[in-house]
Amino acid sequence: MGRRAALPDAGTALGETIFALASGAGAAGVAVIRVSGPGASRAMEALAGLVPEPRRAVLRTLRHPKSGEAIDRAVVLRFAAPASFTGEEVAEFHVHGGRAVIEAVAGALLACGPGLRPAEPGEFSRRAFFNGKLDLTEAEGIADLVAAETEAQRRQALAQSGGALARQAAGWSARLARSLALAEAAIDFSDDGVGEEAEREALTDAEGVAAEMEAALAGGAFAERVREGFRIAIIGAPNAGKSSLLNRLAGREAAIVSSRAGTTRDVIEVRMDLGGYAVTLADMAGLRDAEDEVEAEGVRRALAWAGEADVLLAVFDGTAREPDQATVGALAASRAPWLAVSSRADLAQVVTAVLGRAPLPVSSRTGDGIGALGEALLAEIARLGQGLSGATLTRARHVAAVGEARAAILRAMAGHVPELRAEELRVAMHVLGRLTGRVDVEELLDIVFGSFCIGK
Ligand SMILES: Nc1nc2c(ncn2[C@@H]2O[C@H](COP(=O)(O)OP(=O)(O)OP(=O)(O)O)[C@@H](O)[C@H]2O)c(=O)[nH]1
Ligand SMILES: [Mg+2]
Repeated sequence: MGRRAALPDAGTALGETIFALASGAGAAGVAVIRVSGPGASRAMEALAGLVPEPRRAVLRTLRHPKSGEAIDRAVVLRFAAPASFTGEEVAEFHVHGGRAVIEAVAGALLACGPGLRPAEPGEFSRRAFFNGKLDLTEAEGIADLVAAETEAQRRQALAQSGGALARQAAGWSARLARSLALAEAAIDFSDDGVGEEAEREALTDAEGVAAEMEAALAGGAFAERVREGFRIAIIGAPNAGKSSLLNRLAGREAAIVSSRAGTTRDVIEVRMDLGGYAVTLADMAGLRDAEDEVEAEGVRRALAWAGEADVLLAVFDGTAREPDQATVGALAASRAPWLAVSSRADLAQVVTAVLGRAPLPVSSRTGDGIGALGEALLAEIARLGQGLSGATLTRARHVAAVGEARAAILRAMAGHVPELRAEELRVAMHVLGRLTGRVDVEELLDIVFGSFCIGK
Protein backbone atom coordinates (compact mmCIF):
# COMPACT_ATOMS: atom_id res chain seq x y z
CA MET A 1 0.00 0.00 0.00
CA GLY A 2 1.58 3.31 -1.03
CA ARG A 3 1.19 5.41 2.04
CA ARG A 4 3.82 7.99 1.50
CA ALA A 5 2.66 11.59 1.61
CA ALA A 6 3.56 13.90 -1.18
CA LEU A 7 6.04 16.13 0.63
CA PRO A 8 7.07 16.79 4.24
CA ASP A 9 5.84 20.20 5.30
CA ALA A 10 8.24 22.93 6.30
CA GLY A 11 7.42 22.59 10.02
CA THR A 12 8.86 19.08 10.20
CA ALA A 13 12.59 19.22 10.24
CA LEU A 14 13.29 15.54 9.76
CA GLY A 15 17.02 16.01 10.11
CA GLU A 16 16.72 16.98 13.75
CA THR A 17 16.83 14.55 16.62
CA ILE A 18 13.99 14.86 19.10
CA PHE A 19 13.35 13.47 22.55
CA ALA A 20 10.45 13.28 24.97
CA LEU A 21 9.04 11.38 27.89
CA ALA A 22 7.00 8.62 26.25
CA SER A 23 5.44 7.37 29.49
CA GLY A 24 2.96 9.22 31.69
CA ALA A 25 3.74 12.21 33.89
CA GLY A 26 4.05 11.74 37.65
CA ALA A 27 6.13 9.38 39.76
CA ALA A 28 6.11 5.79 38.48
CA GLY A 29 8.21 2.65 38.68
CA VAL A 30 9.63 3.15 35.22
CA ALA A 31 9.67 6.09 32.85
CA VAL A 32 10.62 5.79 29.19
CA ILE A 33 12.43 8.63 27.45
CA ARG A 34 12.42 8.18 23.71
CA VAL A 35 14.90 9.76 21.28
CA SER A 36 14.34 9.71 17.51
CA GLY A 37 16.46 10.96 14.64
CA PRO A 38 19.92 10.62 13.18
CA GLY A 39 21.57 11.61 16.49
CA ALA A 40 19.83 8.96 18.61
CA SER A 41 22.76 6.54 18.76
CA ARG A 42 25.19 9.36 19.47
CA ALA A 43 22.99 10.45 22.38
CA MET A 44 22.95 6.89 23.71
CA GLU A 45 26.71 6.66 23.45
CA ALA A 46 27.05 10.00 25.26
CA LEU A 47 24.82 9.00 28.19
CA ALA A 48 25.23 5.23 28.45
CA GLY A 49 28.77 4.91 27.13
CA LEU A 50 27.86 2.33 24.49
CA VAL A 51 25.60 1.67 21.52
CA PRO A 52 24.07 -1.77 22.01
CA GLU A 53 22.91 -4.09 19.25
CA PRO A 54 19.48 -3.05 17.94
CA ARG A 55 16.59 -4.49 20.00
CA ARG A 56 18.89 -5.74 22.78
CA ALA A 57 18.11 -4.32 26.22
CA VAL A 58 21.21 -3.49 28.27
CA LEU A 59 21.47 -2.27 31.87
CA ARG A 60 23.79 0.73 32.17
CA THR A 61 24.57 3.64 34.46
CA LEU A 62 23.57 6.83 32.70
CA ARG A 63 25.98 9.75 33.15
CA HIS A 64 25.90 13.41 32.28
CA PRO A 65 28.00 13.77 29.12
CA LYS A 66 29.85 16.85 30.42
CA SER A 67 30.22 16.37 34.19
CA GLY A 68 30.25 12.56 34.16
CA GLU A 69 27.94 12.53 37.17
CA ALA A 70 25.80 9.39 37.53
CA ILE A 71 22.10 10.04 36.87
CA ASP A 72 20.43 6.64 37.23
CA ARG A 73 20.82 2.98 36.40
CA ALA A 74 18.69 2.37 33.36
CA VAL A 75 17.75 -0.17 30.73
CA VAL A 76 18.78 1.18 27.34
CA LEU A 77 17.44 -0.06 24.05
CA ARG A 78 17.79 1.06 20.50
CA PHE A 79 16.09 0.48 17.16
CA ALA A 80 17.89 0.91 13.85
CA ALA A 81 16.20 2.81 11.03
CA PRO A 82 13.84 2.01 9.39
CA ALA A 83 12.65 -0.72 11.77
CA SER A 84 11.33 1.58 14.49
CA PHE A 85 8.11 3.34 15.38
CA THR A 86 9.15 6.53 13.60
CA GLY A 87 11.14 4.82 10.88
CA GLU A 88 14.22 6.69 12.16
CA GLU A 89 17.03 5.67 14.45
CA VAL A 90 15.44 5.44 17.92
CA ALA A 91 16.98 5.19 21.39
CA GLU A 92 15.03 4.48 24.57
CA PHE A 93 16.10 5.08 28.14
CA HIS A 94 14.03 3.13 30.66
CA VAL A 95 14.81 4.97 33.88
CA HIS A 96 13.29 5.04 37.36
CA GLY A 97 10.15 7.13 37.01
CA GLY A 98 10.90 10.01 39.37
CA ARG A 99 10.57 13.61 38.32
CA ALA A 100 14.20 14.47 39.17
CA VAL A 101 15.53 11.48 37.22
CA ILE A 102 13.50 12.45 34.15
CA GLU A 103 14.63 16.08 34.42
CA ALA A 104 18.26 15.02 34.75
CA VAL A 105 18.09 12.77 31.67
CA ALA A 106 16.46 15.59 29.69
CA GLY A 107 19.24 17.93 30.85
CA ALA A 108 21.89 15.40 29.83
CA LEU A 109 20.32 15.00 26.38
CA LEU A 110 20.27 18.76 25.88
CA ALA A 111 23.94 18.83 26.87
CA CYS A 112 24.71 16.48 23.96
CA GLY A 113 24.72 19.57 21.79
CA PRO A 114 22.67 21.21 19.08
CA GLY A 115 20.52 19.07 16.82
CA LEU A 116 18.93 17.40 19.85
CA ARG A 117 15.79 19.06 21.11
CA PRO A 118 12.53 18.33 22.98
CA ALA A 119 9.76 17.00 20.71
CA GLU A 120 6.63 18.92 19.85
CA PRO A 121 3.26 17.31 20.65
CA GLY A 122 2.61 14.46 18.22
CA GLU A 123 6.00 14.79 16.58
CA PHE A 124 6.96 11.11 16.89
CA SER A 125 3.75 10.02 15.15
CA ARG A 126 4.17 12.80 12.60
CA ARG A 127 7.56 11.41 11.68
CA ALA A 128 6.14 7.89 11.53
CA PHE A 129 3.58 9.25 9.08
CA PHE A 130 6.14 10.97 6.88
CA ASN A 131 8.28 7.85 6.84
CA GLY A 132 5.33 5.79 5.63
CA LYS A 133 4.94 3.84 8.91
CA LEU A 134 1.37 5.01 9.52
CA ASP A 135 -1.35 6.69 7.56
CA LEU A 136 -3.41 9.45 9.14
CA THR A 137 -6.21 7.19 10.31
CA GLU A 138 -3.73 4.84 11.99
CA ALA A 139 -2.09 7.80 13.72
CA GLU A 140 -5.51 8.85 14.97
CA GLY A 141 -6.06 5.28 16.18
CA ILE A 142 -2.88 5.50 18.24
CA ALA A 143 -4.02 8.78 19.81
CA ASP A 144 -7.34 7.11 20.62
CA LEU A 145 -5.64 4.05 22.06
CA VAL A 146 -3.60 6.26 24.37
CA ALA A 147 -6.78 8.09 25.42
CA ALA A 148 -9.00 4.97 25.67
CA GLU A 149 -10.75 4.67 29.03
CA THR A 150 -13.20 1.87 28.35
CA GLU A 151 -13.13 -1.55 26.71
CA ALA A 152 -15.21 -0.48 23.71
CA GLN A 153 -12.90 2.49 23.14
CA ARG A 154 -9.82 0.30 23.43
CA ARG A 155 -11.13 -2.29 20.97
CA GLN A 156 -12.15 0.33 18.43
CA ALA A 157 -8.88 2.24 18.73
CA LEU A 158 -6.83 -0.94 18.41
CA ALA A 159 -8.62 -1.80 15.16
CA GLN A 160 -8.09 1.68 13.80
CA SER A 161 -4.44 1.91 14.79
CA GLY A 162 -4.00 -1.48 13.12
CA GLY A 163 -5.27 -0.07 9.85
CA ALA A 164 -8.95 -1.10 9.72
CA LEU A 165 -10.07 2.17 8.15
CA ALA A 166 -6.85 2.54 6.16
CA ARG A 167 -7.45 -0.82 4.47
CA GLN A 168 -11.10 -0.04 3.82
CA ALA A 169 -10.24 3.31 2.23
CA ALA A 170 -7.43 1.76 0.19
CA GLY A 171 -9.83 -0.88 -1.12
CA TRP A 172 -12.35 1.77 -2.14
CA SER A 173 -9.65 3.85 -3.79
CA ALA A 174 -8.36 0.92 -5.80
CA ARG A 175 -11.85 0.11 -7.08
CA LEU A 176 -12.55 3.74 -7.90
CA ALA A 177 -9.26 3.92 -9.76
CA ARG A 178 -10.41 1.03 -11.91
CA SER A 179 -13.79 2.67 -12.49
CA LEU A 180 -12.03 5.85 -13.43
CA ALA A 181 -9.84 4.01 -15.93
CA LEU A 182 -12.92 2.44 -17.49
CA ALA A 183 -14.71 5.79 -17.56
CA GLU A 184 -11.73 7.32 -19.32
CA ALA A 185 -11.63 4.44 -21.77
CA ALA A 186 -15.26 5.16 -22.49
CA ILE A 187 -14.33 8.71 -23.44
CA ASP A 188 -11.42 7.61 -25.65
CA PHE A 189 -13.31 4.88 -27.44
CA SER A 190 -16.69 6.53 -27.56
CA ASP A 191 -16.83 6.22 -31.34
CA ASP A 192 -16.26 2.50 -31.73
CA GLY A 193 -18.96 1.01 -29.49
CA VAL A 194 -16.52 -0.17 -26.81
CA GLY A 195 -17.38 2.91 -24.85
CA GLU A 196 -20.82 2.03 -23.68
CA GLU A 197 -19.90 -1.31 -22.24
CA ALA A 198 -16.84 0.07 -20.46
CA GLU A 199 -18.92 2.82 -19.01
CA ARG A 200 -21.57 0.46 -17.69
CA GLU A 201 -18.93 -1.65 -16.03
CA ALA A 202 -17.30 1.42 -14.49
CA LEU A 203 -20.56 2.50 -12.97
CA THR A 204 -21.50 -0.90 -11.54
CA ASP A 205 -18.23 -1.04 -9.68
CA ALA A 206 -18.52 2.51 -8.38
CA GLU A 207 -22.08 1.79 -7.31
CA GLY A 208 -20.83 -1.06 -5.12
CA VAL A 209 -18.32 1.26 -3.47
CA ALA A 210 -21.04 3.85 -2.82
CA ALA A 211 -23.22 1.19 -1.16
CA GLU A 212 -20.37 0.12 1.11
CA MET A 213 -19.73 3.73 1.99
CA GLU A 214 -23.35 4.14 2.93
CA ALA A 215 -23.13 1.18 5.30
CA ALA A 216 -19.97 2.62 6.85
CA LEU A 217 -21.65 6.00 7.27
CA ALA A 218 -24.54 4.33 9.09
CA GLY A 219 -22.06 2.88 11.58
CA GLY A 220 -20.15 6.15 11.81
CA ALA A 221 -22.43 7.81 14.33
CA PHE A 222 -22.12 4.81 16.61
CA ALA A 223 -18.33 4.60 16.26
CA GLU A 224 -18.04 8.30 17.02
CA ARG A 225 -20.11 7.80 20.17
CA VAL A 226 -17.98 4.87 21.29
CA ARG A 227 -15.03 7.20 21.03
CA GLU A 228 -16.60 10.27 22.62
CA GLY A 229 -19.14 8.68 24.96
CA PHE A 230 -22.89 8.10 24.66
CA ARG A 231 -25.09 10.87 26.02
CA ILE A 232 -27.83 9.84 28.44
CA ALA A 233 -30.21 12.57 29.63
CA ILE A 234 -32.09 12.10 32.91
CA ILE A 235 -35.40 13.89 32.46
CA GLY A 236 -38.53 14.12 34.58
CA ALA A 237 -40.74 16.40 36.64
CA PRO A 238 -39.25 18.55 39.40
CA ASN A 239 -38.70 16.48 42.54
CA ALA A 240 -39.11 13.17 40.66
CA GLY A 241 -35.82 11.96 42.08
CA LYS A 242 -33.48 12.63 39.13
CA SER A 243 -30.54 13.97 41.09
CA SER A 244 -30.78 11.15 43.64
CA LEU A 245 -30.68 8.67 40.76
CA LEU A 246 -27.68 10.35 39.17
CA ASN A 247 -25.82 10.22 42.48
CA ARG A 248 -26.70 6.55 42.92
CA LEU A 249 -25.54 5.63 39.41
CA ALA A 250 -22.37 7.69 39.72
CA GLY A 251 -21.62 6.39 43.20
CA ARG A 252 -21.01 9.89 44.55
CA GLU A 253 -22.84 13.05 45.53
CA ALA A 254 -22.46 14.81 42.20
CA ALA A 255 -25.75 16.75 42.40
CA ILE A 256 -27.57 18.50 45.24
CA VAL A 257 -30.67 16.64 46.43
CA SER A 258 -33.49 18.31 48.32
CA SER A 259 -37.19 17.85 48.88
CA ARG A 260 -37.83 21.24 47.28
CA ALA A 261 -39.05 21.02 43.69
CA GLY A 262 -36.80 22.95 41.32
CA THR A 263 -33.49 22.29 43.07
CA THR A 264 -31.40 21.46 40.01
CA ARG A 265 -30.92 24.19 37.43
CA ASP A 266 -27.57 23.64 35.75
CA VAL A 267 -26.98 20.51 33.67
CA ILE A 268 -24.76 18.24 35.76
CA GLU A 269 -22.70 15.85 33.66
CA VAL A 270 -21.04 12.76 35.05
CA ARG A 271 -18.78 10.58 32.92
CA MET A 272 -18.78 6.90 33.63
CA ASP A 273 -17.96 3.48 32.25
CA LEU A 274 -21.17 1.59 31.62
CA GLY A 275 -20.31 -2.02 30.90
CA GLY A 276 -17.36 -1.04 28.71
CA TYR A 277 -18.97 1.96 27.02
CA ALA A 278 -18.06 5.53 27.93
CA VAL A 279 -21.22 7.44 28.78
CA THR A 280 -22.02 10.96 29.90
CA LEU A 281 -24.98 10.93 32.24
CA ALA A 282 -26.65 14.31 32.68
CA ASP A 283 -28.98 15.39 35.46
CA MET A 284 -30.99 18.52 34.79
CA ALA A 285 -33.80 20.80 35.81
CA GLY A 286 -37.24 19.20 36.15
CA LEU A 287 -39.54 19.90 33.20
CA ARG A 288 -42.24 22.45 34.03
CA ASP A 289 -43.39 25.96 33.13
CA ALA A 290 -41.13 27.64 35.62
CA GLU A 291 -41.95 31.13 36.84
CA ASP A 292 -38.52 31.68 38.26
CA GLU A 293 -36.25 33.12 35.58
CA VAL A 294 -33.25 31.04 36.58
CA GLU A 295 -35.23 27.83 36.72
CA ALA A 296 -36.79 28.62 33.32
CA GLU A 297 -33.28 28.92 31.88
CA GLY A 298 -32.49 25.57 33.51
CA VAL A 299 -35.50 23.97 31.79
CA ARG A 300 -34.43 25.48 28.46
CA ARG A 301 -30.94 24.00 28.87
CA ALA A 302 -32.39 20.66 29.93
CA LEU A 303 -34.51 20.44 26.80
CA ALA A 304 -31.57 21.42 24.61
CA TRP A 305 -29.32 18.76 26.14
CA ALA A 306 -32.04 16.11 26.00
CA GLY A 307 -32.63 16.99 22.35
CA GLU A 308 -29.05 15.91 21.56
CA ALA A 309 -29.06 12.83 23.77
CA ASP A 310 -28.58 9.28 22.49
CA VAL A 311 -30.83 7.80 25.17
CA LEU A 312 -33.42 9.43 27.45
CA LEU A 313 -33.77 8.14 30.99
CA ALA A 314 -37.14 9.38 32.22
CA VAL A 315 -37.74 9.42 35.96
CA PHE A 316 -41.38 9.24 37.11
CA ASP A 317 -42.33 9.62 40.72
CA GLY A 318 -43.55 6.11 41.46
CA THR A 319 -45.74 7.37 44.30
CA ALA A 320 -47.59 9.93 42.18
CA ARG A 321 -51.07 9.16 40.95
CA GLU A 322 -50.36 10.08 37.31
CA PRO A 323 -47.16 9.95 35.29
CA ASP A 324 -45.97 13.51 34.70
CA GLN A 325 -47.48 14.70 31.43
CA ALA A 326 -44.68 17.05 30.42
CA THR A 327 -42.24 14.13 30.62
CA VAL A 328 -44.59 11.77 28.77
CA GLY A 329 -44.87 14.42 26.06
CA ALA A 330 -41.09 14.72 25.80
CA LEU A 331 -40.78 10.94 25.39
CA ALA A 332 -43.51 10.78 22.79
CA ALA A 333 -41.79 13.50 20.77
CA SER A 334 -38.28 12.10 21.10
CA ARG A 335 -36.33 10.55 18.25
CA ALA A 336 -33.92 8.95 20.71
CA PRO A 337 -34.74 5.65 22.42
CA TRP A 338 -35.97 6.02 25.98
CA LEU A 339 -36.23 4.10 29.20
CA ALA A 340 -38.68 4.94 32.01
CA VAL A 341 -38.11 4.30 35.70
CA SER A 342 -40.49 4.79 38.60
CA SER A 343 -38.65 6.27 41.55
CA ARG A 344 -38.97 5.72 45.29
CA ALA A 345 -39.46 1.96 44.90
CA ASP A 346 -38.93 1.72 48.66
CA LEU A 347 -42.36 3.36 49.04
CA ALA A 348 -45.71 2.10 47.75
CA GLN A 349 -45.76 2.31 43.94
CA VAL A 350 -48.71 3.67 41.98
CA VAL A 351 -47.37 4.38 38.48
CA THR A 352 -47.77 1.24 36.39
CA ALA A 353 -47.47 2.27 32.75
CA VAL A 354 -45.83 5.00 30.66
CA LEU A 355 -46.83 5.10 26.99
CA GLY A 356 -47.81 1.47 27.27
CA ARG A 357 -44.56 0.30 28.85
CA ALA A 358 -44.02 -0.72 32.46
CA PRO A 359 -41.42 1.54 34.08
CA LEU A 360 -38.52 -0.07 35.88
CA PRO A 361 -38.90 0.43 39.65
CA VAL A 362 -35.78 1.89 41.28
CA SER A 363 -34.95 3.17 44.72
CA SER A 364 -32.10 5.59 45.03
CA ARG A 365 -32.44 5.23 48.79
CA THR A 366 -31.91 1.44 49.01
CA GLY A 367 -30.27 0.81 45.64
CA ASP A 368 -33.00 -1.63 44.60
CA GLY A 369 -33.39 -1.82 40.83
CA ILE A 370 -30.18 0.12 40.12
CA GLY A 371 -28.36 -2.95 38.77
CA ALA A 372 -31.26 -3.78 36.48
CA LEU A 373 -31.36 -0.16 35.30
CA GLY A 374 -27.65 -0.27 34.41
CA GLU A 375 -28.25 -3.41 32.35
CA ALA A 376 -31.27 -1.90 30.63
CA LEU A 377 -29.27 1.22 29.71
CA LEU A 378 -26.45 -0.92 28.40
CA ALA A 379 -28.93 -2.88 26.27
CA GLU A 380 -30.25 0.41 24.79
CA ILE A 381 -26.72 1.44 23.83
CA ALA A 382 -25.94 -1.95 22.35
CA ARG A 383 -29.17 -1.73 20.36
CA LEU A 384 -27.99 1.56 18.83
CA GLY A 385 -25.10 -0.37 17.31
CA GLN A 386 -27.15 -3.33 16.15
CA GLY A 387 -27.03 -4.31 12.51
CA LEU A 388 -24.19 -1.90 11.76
CA SER A 389 -21.28 -3.30 9.83
CA GLY A 390 -17.73 -2.67 11.11
CA ALA A 391 -17.62 0.65 12.89
CA THR A 392 -14.62 2.24 11.23
CA LEU A 393 -15.54 5.91 10.89
CA THR A 394 -14.69 7.09 14.37
CA ARG A 395 -14.42 10.83 13.81
CA ALA A 396 -16.47 13.58 12.24
CA ARG A 397 -13.55 14.02 9.82
CA HIS A 398 -13.97 10.45 8.56
CA VAL A 399 -17.73 10.75 8.25
CA ALA A 400 -17.38 14.01 6.33
CA ALA A 401 -14.80 12.60 3.91
CA VAL A 402 -16.66 9.37 3.17
CA GLY A 403 -19.93 11.29 2.84
CA GLU A 404 -18.28 13.64 0.35
CA ALA A 405 -16.74 10.79 -1.63
CA ARG A 406 -20.06 8.97 -1.77
CA ALA A 407 -21.85 12.11 -2.97
CA ALA A 408 -19.32 12.46 -5.79
CA ILE A 409 -19.86 8.84 -6.84
CA LEU A 410 -23.62 9.35 -6.85
CA ARG A 411 -23.17 12.43 -9.04
CA ALA A 412 -20.96 10.38 -11.36
CA MET A 413 -23.68 7.75 -11.61
CA ALA A 414 -26.42 10.28 -12.25
CA GLY A 415 -24.53 12.30 -14.86
CA HIS A 416 -24.75 11.81 -18.60
CA VAL A 417 -21.57 13.45 -19.81
CA PRO A 418 -18.68 10.94 -19.74
CA GLU A 419 -16.09 13.65 -19.07
CA LEU A 420 -18.00 14.88 -16.01
CA ARG A 421 -18.43 11.35 -14.74
CA ALA A 422 -14.72 10.78 -14.83
CA GLU A 423 -14.18 14.06 -13.07
CA GLU A 424 -16.57 13.13 -10.23
CA LEU A 425 -14.80 9.80 -9.76
CA ARG A 426 -11.55 11.70 -9.56
CA VAL A 427 -13.09 13.94 -6.87
CA ALA A 428 -14.16 10.86 -4.88
CA MET A 429 -10.64 9.43 -4.99
CA HIS A 430 -9.15 12.73 -4.02
CA VAL A 431 -11.41 13.00 -0.97
CA LEU A 432 -10.45 9.46 0.09
CA GLY A 433 -6.82 10.41 -0.31
CA ARG A 434 -7.35 13.22 2.14
CA LEU A 435 -8.86 10.78 4.62
CA THR A 436 -5.72 8.66 4.74
CA GLY A 437 -3.28 11.45 4.02
CA ARG A 438 -2.16 10.38 0.61
CA VAL A 439 -2.86 13.73 -0.96
CA ASP A 440 -3.35 17.29 0.15
CA VAL A 441 -2.25 16.53 3.63
CA GLU A 442 -0.51 19.64 4.88
CA GLU A 443 -3.62 21.45 6.07
CA LEU A 444 -4.75 18.35 7.93
CA LEU A 445 -1.60 17.60 9.82
CA ASP A 446 -2.08 20.12 12.57
CA ILE A 447 -5.64 18.93 13.16
CA VAL A 448 -4.57 15.32 13.47
CA PHE A 449 -1.33 15.69 15.36
CA GLY A 450 -2.21 18.81 17.35
CA SER A 451 -4.26 16.72 19.79
CA PHE A 452 -1.40 14.38 20.63
CA CYS A 453 0.58 14.77 23.80
CA ILE A 454 4.31 15.17 23.70
CA GLY A 455 6.15 11.87 23.44
CA LYS A 456 3.56 10.11 21.31
N1 LIG B 1 -37.90 7.44 49.79
C1 LIG B 1 -37.20 7.85 48.75
N2 LIG B 1 -37.00 9.17 48.55
C2 LIG B 1 -36.30 9.56 47.48
C3 LIG B 1 -35.76 8.62 46.56
N3 LIG B 1 -35.13 9.32 45.58
C4 LIG B 1 -35.25 10.63 45.87
N4 LIG B 1 -35.95 10.79 47.02
C5 LIG B 1 -36.27 12.06 47.68
O1 LIG B 1 -37.01 12.87 46.78
C6 LIG B 1 -36.65 14.23 46.93
C7 LIG B 1 -36.29 14.84 45.60
O2 LIG B 1 -35.11 14.20 45.14
P1 LIG B 1 -34.16 14.86 44.02
O3 LIG B 1 -33.23 13.78 43.62
O4 LIG B 1 -33.59 16.13 44.50
O5 LIG B 1 -35.22 15.14 42.89
P2 LIG B 1 -34.99 15.89 41.50
O6 LIG B 1 -35.81 15.19 40.50
O7 LIG B 1 -33.56 16.01 41.23
O8 LIG B 1 -35.62 17.31 41.80
P3 LIG B 1 -35.33 18.71 41.06
O9 LIG B 1 -33.88 18.91 40.97
O10 LIG B 1 -35.97 19.69 41.95
O11 LIG B 1 -36.00 18.65 39.75
C8 LIG B 1 -35.54 14.27 47.95
O12 LIG B 1 -36.06 14.61 49.21
C9 LIG B 1 -35.03 12.85 47.97
O13 LIG B 1 -34.46 12.47 49.20
C10 LIG B 1 -35.98 7.24 46.80
O14 LIG B 1 -35.57 6.35 46.07
N5 LIG B 1 -36.72 6.92 47.90
MG1 LIG C 1 -32.40 17.61 40.91
